[in-house]
Amino acid sequence: MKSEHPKPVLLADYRAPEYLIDTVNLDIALDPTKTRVVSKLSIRRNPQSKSTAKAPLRLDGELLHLESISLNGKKLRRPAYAIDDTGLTIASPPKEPFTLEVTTVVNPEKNTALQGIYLSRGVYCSQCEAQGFRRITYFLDRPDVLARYTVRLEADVATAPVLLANGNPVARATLPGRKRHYAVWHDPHPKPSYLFAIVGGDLALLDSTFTTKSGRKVDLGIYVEHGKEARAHWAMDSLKRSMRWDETRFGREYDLDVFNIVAVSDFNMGAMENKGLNIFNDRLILASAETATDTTYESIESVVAHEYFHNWTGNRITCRDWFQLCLKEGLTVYRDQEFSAESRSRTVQRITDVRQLRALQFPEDQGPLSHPVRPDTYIEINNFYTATVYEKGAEVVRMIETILGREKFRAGMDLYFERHDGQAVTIEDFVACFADVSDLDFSQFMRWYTQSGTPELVCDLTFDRRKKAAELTVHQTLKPSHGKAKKQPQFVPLAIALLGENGNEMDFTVEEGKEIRPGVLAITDRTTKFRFGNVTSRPVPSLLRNFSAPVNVTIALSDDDLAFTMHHDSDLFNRWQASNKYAARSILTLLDAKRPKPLVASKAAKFAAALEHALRNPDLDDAYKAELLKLPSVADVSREKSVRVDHAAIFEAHRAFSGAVAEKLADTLDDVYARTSNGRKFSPDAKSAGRRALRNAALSLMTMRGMDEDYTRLETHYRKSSNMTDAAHALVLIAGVDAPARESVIQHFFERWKDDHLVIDTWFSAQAQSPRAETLDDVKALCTHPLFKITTPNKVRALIGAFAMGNPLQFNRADGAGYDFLAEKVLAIDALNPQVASRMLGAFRSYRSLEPKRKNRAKAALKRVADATHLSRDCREIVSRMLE
Ligand code: 0A1
Ligand code: ZN
Repeated sequence: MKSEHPKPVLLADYRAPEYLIDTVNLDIALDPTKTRVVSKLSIRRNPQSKSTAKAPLRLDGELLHLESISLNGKKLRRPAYAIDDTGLTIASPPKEPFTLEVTTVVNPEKNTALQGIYLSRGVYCSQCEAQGFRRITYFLDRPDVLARYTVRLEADVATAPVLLANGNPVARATLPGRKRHYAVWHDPHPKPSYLFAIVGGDLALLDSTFTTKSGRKVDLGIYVEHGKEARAHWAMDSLKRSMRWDETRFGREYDLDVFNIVAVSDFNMGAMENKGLNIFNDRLILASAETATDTTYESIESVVAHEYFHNWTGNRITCRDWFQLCLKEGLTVYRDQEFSAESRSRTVQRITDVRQLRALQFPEDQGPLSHPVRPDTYIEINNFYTATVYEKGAEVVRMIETILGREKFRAGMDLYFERHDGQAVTIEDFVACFADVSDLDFSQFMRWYTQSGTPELVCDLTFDRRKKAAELTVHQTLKPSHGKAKKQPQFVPLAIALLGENGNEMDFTVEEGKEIRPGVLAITDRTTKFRFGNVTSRPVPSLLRNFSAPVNVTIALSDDDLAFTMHHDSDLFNRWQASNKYAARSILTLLDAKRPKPLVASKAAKFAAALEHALRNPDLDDAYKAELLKLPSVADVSREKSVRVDHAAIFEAHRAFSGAVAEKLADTLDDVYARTSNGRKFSPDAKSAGRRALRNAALSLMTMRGMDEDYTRLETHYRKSSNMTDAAHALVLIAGVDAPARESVIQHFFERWKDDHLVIDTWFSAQAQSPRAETLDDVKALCTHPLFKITTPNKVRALIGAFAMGNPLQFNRADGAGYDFLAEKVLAIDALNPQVASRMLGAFRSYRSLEPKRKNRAKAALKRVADATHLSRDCREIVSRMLE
């Protein structure tokens, strides 16, 4: 780890590789401390490379112990080659194709960064994206070098009876002496090194088969810890449904004889799409009614789908360079969102996705870490697996679909698969496919990829009763962000309707301004004007329907207009949107109120009346009603206030308002709670999950009143729960209040689940997220708990991450102790696992919008991180950008 300032990599500097690698033969002998890797590469000059002069061969390599190197069978000696901290150079390789054989040794046991080959609870596994392959052997570790891999894996029979790699199995045998054995795998599909993977361990298998639409039989395997096989059924079911869905919705079939998933306990991210061998954080595979919440079931379904969908969007067609990360990620998130929407309720899925975008991506885009969906510079690529690249990237793909319509969009995707299969391509290549099938000009649209920031649309609607006409003016602004002072207006598809007196959509005509298609306006300039005819009464506008673009819209609407929208809008997303806005706005007005008490009562009464109307509507399903009942969180409300944020004041206003709403809705909430009680057997299906979500949302709101009976109900809810959804929900609520049963419930949960390393994470998080004043002390004490391990990313996220990112009140303590704690922990984690440490620093991303005292304390904590003598490149890049 070096502390100097490493040089940024620039998109503008991209050059095609000077050499290509056609085949890779790896012989990997697994050993906890000395894993030996013999790599045979067939290498040739790239005919496409621009450079003509004799080009040295530079291979990437980090933390490798080099044992030997030979070229075309002849041992190389220095100075024919040279090695340094980041790679190996061969000064003058032959002009003709040649074979390079390199033997290196790595130490899986000491690999706490979890990149390259490492050990997770005794299981050997690998993680290569983005640049982990260079920690296994010397290589052209860049996504535009595609090679065919054959891998021989050898290990002890006793500790690693299961040996897996990418592609199809070719051979396996036990070696003389019967202590060691090997397996050979061959992957016929050329792939970049970041998709390489191996696993060796003593794992249990849940197997099944899938027959593709053209009749190819695929063996499916999910490998998990022994005894956990029964918890893998939901993941298997999700996998099969994903495979079928990709065939019907996108015409994409699977292309190998086997598809394996391995669940490991130590993993930096959620999961990884290695060709034919996905590796997962076990949190996103294992589920049973007793141990997993409905949210976990949903996440498993969507992440299994996400990784599977990468087989076409990412693996068959990959990225030319890491700047194009959104090419695979934004597109694949869009695809998994669509899969979830079709498997569950489309509206609820949209609400969930937009909540997530606003909670994670909007703050990123408004703070010092803002970057375009396709960044043009980075220091450490691992810092760019962000909400902007993933979630905003998905929104950009969704806008293409909105602009083209479902059919044309599919035609563009078909062209993309046909034109680029087997290639490493750019965003320009991707977008060109949609331009080609539609004859539309996407040049202005490309700004979504190159400009950072959330566009603000300030709208104004006027109505002329005499002329039966309305005018909509849309001003678009994009705040400058570092490096880019002036930004160009973006192309925004703005879906709208005008609601008439009876709440129906008016049948208006567009007389001025461009419609992309009925109901979708084209916003193209800094100011875009529209004139609508046949507007027979004062319209209430329904703007940005179904969240048609990742922007912020403001328009003057009264509380009555919002209530009206909540009742009538035929776009259910916008009904929820109106409700959410109504509540957030009410809470914000309390902050500045001179006499908050009477104001709380009147605001809450009006809002509660509107909400009650929706809750009693028999046409709305439970999952949707649950979304309405989840009032905006403290973090949501804080985001509405972009300067001088004081979390303590917002928390108080939030509590007062929610408590008053609960008071007003007492009878309705009682009814909802009683009606949704479930004696039935647990089923993870969307309808049952919706019922539980509604019941738990009602419980949350009722608890906000803070009366004795509410705490009694809460305790009963916990004690009577027959599934983890209800138990965990009650645990989190009870850990957050001073209920008499608090300690005994926390203790009970611990005793019940202390042997389950996944469930116990819920126990850590529940305490870390508590708004009580004692929380920081509790979190500090829990850091020394025997079940907490700083080298396990899931534990770090469950305790330190939940505190820093999921507890706005206590993390943002006025005395700055929350910031100091995080800074200290980040430094400790950084020495072990830079990728995880640097993600934790993300909790500071909005510090500049805090009120001055908090802002200064957060800044001081960041400076302390910046001043540390040993800081990884990952953390160095993030703190520098924050303090810029
Ligand atoms: N490509 C994966 C995400 C991923 C990225 C980096 C990793 O390094 C530890 C791991 C996984 C996905 O999109 O799911
Ligand atoms: Zn992905």
